[in-house]
Amino acid sequence: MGDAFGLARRRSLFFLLVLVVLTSVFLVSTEHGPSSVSHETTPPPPARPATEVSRVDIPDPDPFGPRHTLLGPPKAFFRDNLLPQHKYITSWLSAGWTNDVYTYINLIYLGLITDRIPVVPMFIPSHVGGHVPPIPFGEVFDVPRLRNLLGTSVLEWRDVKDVASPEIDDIGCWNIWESVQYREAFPRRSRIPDDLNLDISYTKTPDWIKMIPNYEHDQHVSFWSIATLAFPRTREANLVPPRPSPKHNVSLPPDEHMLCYDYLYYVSAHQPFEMEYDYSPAWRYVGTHMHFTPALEKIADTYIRQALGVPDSMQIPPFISVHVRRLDFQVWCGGLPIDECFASNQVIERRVREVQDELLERSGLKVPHVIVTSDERNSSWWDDITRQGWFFPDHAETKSLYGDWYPVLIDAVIQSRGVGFVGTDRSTMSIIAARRAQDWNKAPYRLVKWGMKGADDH
Ligand SMILES: Nc1nc2c(ncn2[C@@H]2O[C@H](COP(=O)(O)OP(=O)(O)OP(=O)(O)O)[C@@H](O)[C@H]2O)c(=O)[nH]1
Ligand SMILES: *[C@@H]1O[C@H](CO)[C@@H](O)[C@H](O)[C@H]1NC(C)=O
Ligand SMILES: *[C@@H]1O[C@H](CO)[C@@H](O)[C@H](O)[C@H]1NC(C)=O
Repeated sequence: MGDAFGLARRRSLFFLLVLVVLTSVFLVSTEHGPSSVSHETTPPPPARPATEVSRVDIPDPDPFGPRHTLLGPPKAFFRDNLLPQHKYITSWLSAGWTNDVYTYINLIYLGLITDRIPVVPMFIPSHVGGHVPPIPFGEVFDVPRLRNLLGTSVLEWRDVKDVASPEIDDIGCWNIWESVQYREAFPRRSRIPDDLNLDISYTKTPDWIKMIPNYEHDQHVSFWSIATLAFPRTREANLVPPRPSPKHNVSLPPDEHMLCYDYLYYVSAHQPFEMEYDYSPAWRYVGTHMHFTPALEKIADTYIRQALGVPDSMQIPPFISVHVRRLDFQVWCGGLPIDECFASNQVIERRVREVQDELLERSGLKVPHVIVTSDERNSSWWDDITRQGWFFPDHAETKSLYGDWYPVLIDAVIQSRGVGFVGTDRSTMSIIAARRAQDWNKAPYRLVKWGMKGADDH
């Protein structure tokens, strides 16, 4: 490896460079030159497919999409699709749908602060019914739009691994659950690893990740406590013998290429359950950019029109959306009759009127239309809603038309569309609806208190 070799290499590099320059000059002149010499002697190039033309003329609409951040189409084994120059991060689900949305918001935010590409699994039908198949994240949220708004990549598991692949991937993940609670001596359970055919060997996280040390009534960790484990030094210093995987009995340390944690619902920056606080970084940097897909918005449009009796030829008028969470919230009522525990329509109406007043005062907007969504099934309760002069989406045919996921998805979209919003205190579905309506429509909102007679009297 003497100088002579280096010189020869440099010289050949120089000639290569000259060749490249000359070739491109030639190509440019034949492509755009008004009448190039070779025009008549060589046959015209084959017509280029439209996609290639557009690649030259307009910028890539999805510059952070799978085409740029994965090797190719979904593979039988997920590892075969990861690129060495990127790092990835993933996690699983284990709650009701809105809680699960929070969890994915947390996952994506953790990806931002660790410079890793979040790989988001599907939604699982916890409250929708065990027989219902999971629904892809990208069928609910507009992932290309999210990528563009974030200016960075977000992928779905279906982009990475073939959903029909029978192949089982072994992987090492961090087990947060055993460091934050003292009832279950195993990682947080989730069906998602089975759905994705993953065989996981878990490494328990250090105890110091817990936000309130030794406190059994809370299960939170901070974003940065677990983010430290995404970096080599802290990871290395906290490795303990992993728990063997259930299927292949393999023991693996936490994966460095596809970093994974068992459960990210209980993650905050500063204090437990902070998604409802104005400062929540997970909401401000991620949640607010998670818009529903155009297809879902369009379906919701038809339900709103139908509820308000607005024909296709007319614009949907502004309305106030209301979310009344009932049913299993009764477990918090301590035996109180539900009529005393849950807020009555009169109480809800008081908050609706406040929101109407605020809209009128602030923007001179008169908004008489109110659309109510709820998990309540009692038809006489709905009759009362009608008697109140309020409207609601008719979901009689929704499941048979679109599938079991759609009543709750459509209702979430409707809630987000209000120019004002009234929800149920302590319901994550209401809280996220309030945040969406506030960010997307500048909507004033109220969350109605409940739990005893007069709970919302203030
Ligand atoms: N269609 C429909 N379903 C609802 C509505 N409100 C609640 N649900 C159902 O009840 C579930 C409530 O669970 P989450 O989405 O996690 O929200 P939450 O209100 O915080 O409830 P918990 O998780 O039980 O505390 C939803 O996922 C729906 O399945 C509603 O307005 N419309
Ligand atoms: C799992 O592997 C360990 C170590 O290789 C071995 O001692 C153990 O018997 C295995 N367990 C099962 C259930 O195969
Ligand atoms: C349904 O609601 C009505 C009035 O809102 C109430 O009187 C009735 O007891 C409820 N029925 C059931 C089965 O909960």
